[in-house]
Amino acid sequence: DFKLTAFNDVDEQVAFMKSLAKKHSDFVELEVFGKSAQGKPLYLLKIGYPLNGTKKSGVFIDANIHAREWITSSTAFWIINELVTNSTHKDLLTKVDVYVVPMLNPDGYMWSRKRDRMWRRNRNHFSSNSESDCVGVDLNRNFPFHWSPRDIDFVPDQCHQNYPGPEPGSEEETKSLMKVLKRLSTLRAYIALHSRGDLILYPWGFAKNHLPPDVHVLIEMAHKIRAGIFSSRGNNFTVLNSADMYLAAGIAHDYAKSSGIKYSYTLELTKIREYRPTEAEIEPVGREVFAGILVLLQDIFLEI
Ligand code: 0X9
Ligand code: ZN
Repeated sequence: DFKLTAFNDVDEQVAFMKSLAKKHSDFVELEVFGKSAQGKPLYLLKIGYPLNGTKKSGVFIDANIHAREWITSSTAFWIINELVTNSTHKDLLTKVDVYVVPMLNPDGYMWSRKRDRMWRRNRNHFSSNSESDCVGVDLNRNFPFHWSPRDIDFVPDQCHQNYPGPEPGSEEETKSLMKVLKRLSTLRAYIALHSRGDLILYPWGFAKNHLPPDVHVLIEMAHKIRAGIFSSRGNNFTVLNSADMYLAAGIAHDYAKSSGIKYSYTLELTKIREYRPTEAEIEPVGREVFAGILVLLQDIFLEI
């Protein structure tokens, strides 16, 4: 059974989302928006009062694009649960729709749960005539915006952890996300949840000393989110240009920003245990990240 304070299997997560959408059908909607390499459905949960209101802004959050980063889907579920069960957020949701994809890489996640804890990529086996036996693509290198420029981090080796795929946007998970981001025309913010580092990263990630024209607004908002996170238990996230963490091309928040979503960030959750926080971390991390997200939602609420 699904437990908010445990790491759950994909089928338990899906059952939880279905029960929420059924129980709160007036303001929670569940949609299959795509599929994984192995054909598993990808789910998008929409939370908003009313569900089909007009003149609303949207905030999009996704998690677990990297298989081993279990704390990110648990955090996405923490956010979902807080928004759905705490009625004090109802006012916010009359102007801001929150879209959450808690599990973007279900194949890789289950591989990490059952077989290889440190698995990162998806589970695309490619065609049988492919030269290599290596499985999977780093989905956070596969997006078609400055995809793998050779001078940055082009990794043609199909066995490398950061293999960007055979071509830009080649993967089902990537394509599905691109399609849904294009379709949702009201999005003002995009948050990719990753671990680890306690970082709030802003674009661009593909080149050093290359910043979006409105970077000051992005940095200002990032500091508000940082303060929100800090208010929970005094944990200090660092606001950083993603390229100053390290260069990476074809990443999701660069794609989101390039497609016109103003506040596009990557949050790197937790500092501890090399991608393997224990279940005891789920609640404190969930609480502090929600506090940060709430500041973002309130700010966007006021902008409308
Ligand atoms: O490398 C990534 O995809 C992200 N870090 S992780 O440890 N979760 O894998 C960071 C992506 C942010 N962008 C850049 N650093 N350029
Ligand atoms: Zn990651």
